[in-house]
Amino acid sequence: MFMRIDHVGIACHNLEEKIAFFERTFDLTVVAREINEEQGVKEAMLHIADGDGGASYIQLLEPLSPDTPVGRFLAKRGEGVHHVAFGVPDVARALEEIGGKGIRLLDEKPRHGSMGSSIAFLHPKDVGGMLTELVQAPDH
Ligand code: CMX
Ligand code: CO
Repeated sequence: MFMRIDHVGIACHNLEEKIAFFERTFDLTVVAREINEEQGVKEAMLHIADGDGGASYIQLLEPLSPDTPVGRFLAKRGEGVHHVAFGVPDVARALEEIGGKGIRLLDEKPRHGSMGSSIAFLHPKDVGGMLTELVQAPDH
């Protein structure tokens, strides 16, 4: 079902500061910046590598307001790893399969993600405490 780790999402208070930190510390490059109103975030994707299953990234996330998933996470836990996203060939199909195993789906159908992708989330309480995202790249 999983082709790669697409990205690790990191919650932060100040996107520009965190981008600068990742650029100077790990020599990474920002390949996309977006505001996703539906997800309540201002975000940047930093490219890590290209593999057989597709590319992988670090996703830096700043909340658009405190009353959003990332805003609530920051208030409760502070900055750090917010979610792990796996690349799948077909998000709708993966949701059907995973939902059939009793895992709570936070999205019943795919939504718009970074760089034209389709995404959906699984409840962290049903995945060992890890907020899990499924990502279908736009060319799939
Ligand atoms: N990782 C692990 N556990 C988490 C979590 C996270 N990121 N966010 C919340 N939780 C836990 C909380 O600690 C809480 O547990 P306890 O009851 O034991 O304290 C429980 O889940 C419920 O959380 P909550 O405080 O009620 O928080 P929310 O109301 O924000 O709901 C969640 C949590 C996961 C349902 C919500 O954040 C969500 O729907 N997320 C999916 C969308 C999203 O995260 N979008 C931003 C990223 C966009 C992108 O990647 O493109
Ligand atoms: Co993400």
